[in-house]
Amino acid sequence: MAPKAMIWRMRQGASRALLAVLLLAVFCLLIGTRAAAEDGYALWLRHQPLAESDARRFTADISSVALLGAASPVAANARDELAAGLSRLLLRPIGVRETITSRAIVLARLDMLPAGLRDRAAPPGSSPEAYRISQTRLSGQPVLMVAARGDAGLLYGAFEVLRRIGEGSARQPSQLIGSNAPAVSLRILNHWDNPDGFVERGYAGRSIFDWWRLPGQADMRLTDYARANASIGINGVVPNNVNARAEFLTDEYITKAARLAAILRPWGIRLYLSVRFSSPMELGATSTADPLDPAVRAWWRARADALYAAIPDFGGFLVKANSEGQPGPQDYGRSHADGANMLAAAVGERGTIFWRAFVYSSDPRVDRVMQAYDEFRPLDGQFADNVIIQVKNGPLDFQPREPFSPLFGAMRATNVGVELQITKEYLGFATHLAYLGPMWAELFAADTHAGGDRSSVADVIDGSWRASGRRAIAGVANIGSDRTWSGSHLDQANWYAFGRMAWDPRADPAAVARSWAAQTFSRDPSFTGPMTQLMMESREAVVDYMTPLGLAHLMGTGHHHGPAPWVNDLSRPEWNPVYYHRADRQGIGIDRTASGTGALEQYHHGARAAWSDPRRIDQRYLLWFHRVGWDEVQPNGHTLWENLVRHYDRGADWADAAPARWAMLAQHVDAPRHRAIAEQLAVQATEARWWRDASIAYFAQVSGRLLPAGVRAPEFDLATYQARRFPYAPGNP
Ligand code: BDP
Repeated sequence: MAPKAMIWRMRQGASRALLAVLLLAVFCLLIGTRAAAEDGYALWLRHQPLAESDARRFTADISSVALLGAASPVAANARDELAAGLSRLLLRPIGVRETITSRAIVLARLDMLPAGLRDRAAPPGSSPEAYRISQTRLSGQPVLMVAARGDAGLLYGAFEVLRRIGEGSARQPSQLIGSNAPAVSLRILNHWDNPDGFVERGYAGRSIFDWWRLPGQADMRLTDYARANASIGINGVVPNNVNARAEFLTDEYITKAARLAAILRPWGIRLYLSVRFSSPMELGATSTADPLDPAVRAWWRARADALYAAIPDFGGFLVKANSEGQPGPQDYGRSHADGANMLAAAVGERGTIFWRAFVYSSDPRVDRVMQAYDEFRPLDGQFADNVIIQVKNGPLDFQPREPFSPLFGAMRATNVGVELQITKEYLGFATHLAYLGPMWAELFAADTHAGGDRSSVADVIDGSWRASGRRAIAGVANIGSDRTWSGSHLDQANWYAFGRMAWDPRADPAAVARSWAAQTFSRDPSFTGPMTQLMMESREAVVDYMTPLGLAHLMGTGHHHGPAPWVNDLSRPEWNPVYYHRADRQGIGIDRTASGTGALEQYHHGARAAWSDPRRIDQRYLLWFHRVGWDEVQPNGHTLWENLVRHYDRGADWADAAPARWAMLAQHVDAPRHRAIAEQLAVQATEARWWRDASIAYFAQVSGRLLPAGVRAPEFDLATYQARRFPYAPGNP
């Protein structure tokens, strides 16, 4: 070809390509994809377009979205999300049609389907949230159908379609076929947000709930929040702190709450409230808060009625009572059951009472980790049917690692739900990468040995162990006004994993991590592989550099930032880190066997058998249950002291190496987010080293042991670490 003609052709080709790019850009703008939006706000709902060849495999079978029957607000959201999400993923407009055309995706409630089709289309079980995706014919047309008993099922089905395409696990329509049902019916976020906007243990800015402006003004962000929750199956929200204020039960706040509930409702989410047990007294209605007092009971009943008048689908109350200074029934010589049942009667069948089991007294003679069991186990069978005892995962307090709480599998005639902490109060705030999926999987898989062939914590929570009753998983939210929602890009993964694992406690945390990473950053396997691995290792690394071998609660006083294993001067014994390690010249750890505090006796026989012998116990729980001499040789041939130092080193080394591993992934991530995460990981490396150095310096001094040969000495002397102060650490009430 003559050079001129070639140049002309190239120009023509180039301008055609330019035109195509421009058209695509205009299209993307029209459907709302903005390259600039890579600041984390879009979460895992970016719907990053597929490669054209991959998109074509779907567009051959998917041309529009249709909803069968009336468009309730929830069903309309399902339809619109699906259409908008598919349009982005598949790079072409997928419109909403009123009628069923060939190659439509149809959202159909079972009662809208012809009788002959209903059985085949039905998801298993009876949940209105379950759905089945199938290929079938409707009105004579071949369609892909999402069918469910309730509108919520359509919403979750729609989000599954988007997720499966978005994460790359469904590469053609037939791979979407299957059914799904939640294992746990109540999947609830607990926000520890105060009415003035402060978030207790929040590391993501201020509260997203602006009670001052409600009900008149509500930020659009609340809709984005509700939508994100719906996309991962969360169906309940408690917007206010468990350390609750009485004002939430005034008419003024009920009106505010009603506006919030109205924003959440179209996304299948019910609103609950944390309540303060002494509210009737504090609001001047009664002279006591005694749960057996008729005036008190009548007051709660009337407040519940007012709530249901304003919020017909109100979920119920969450209560922290007789815990850390909060008022409760014991103030009147009544039991937790008396208190919970009074509230249960007030809401009746309309709602659920979540009564927290996080209680401990200041009696130094009783091991703190035993107190919840001691108080609640004797009350088994006394709670009303609509009460759920909400138990933290471990018997202490959201530590990097704890054994499961002995209350799981101990309450045979009471509903028991689990409370997880998504916000990482004890795992490095929003600064450290600590993906919590593996921690929760470890909890759910743990065998309570409560009898029967299915007695893992997951079985206890989802009703496989004891069939009757209400089921719940609650998570203390890590959400705030920060642009990333969670205080860091990486902490979004924990919100995501909470939703996915509350829906299915048996979900594989690695698959959940991969799914999140693919949707949040890139579905390229050369990214998701190494990223998933980094995430999966992260929590164990945090355990290693903070609290290895079963240690716990060695964090700085009050704010819980950084190491402070030396603190021993706080007024209550169990507030001091020394209470939790008991290190001296001879050894470290707490004997919790029958010859010690007896905490191990609270577990069923199988667990006791596994944990009672310090030579045979899983090393990860060693110092939780046993006191071990520094020089005792462990099964791996090293002394306890050597092993402890090795763990600290391992954790700090992991954090040191993480930034380079992240740097390798730069090509897959937009520059602003890549840089933000690089900075975060660099801070984590510094803080991990601080944890390691300060802890080793302290334990070396207490034990009088020298550092094992070849081990690097701490950077500073112990006094330097002890002198550090953090008066402005976030989240500390
Ligand atoms: C502790 C937190 C405290 C909470 C408490 C709770 O430090 O802020 O109020 O848990 O769960 O871990 O009630």
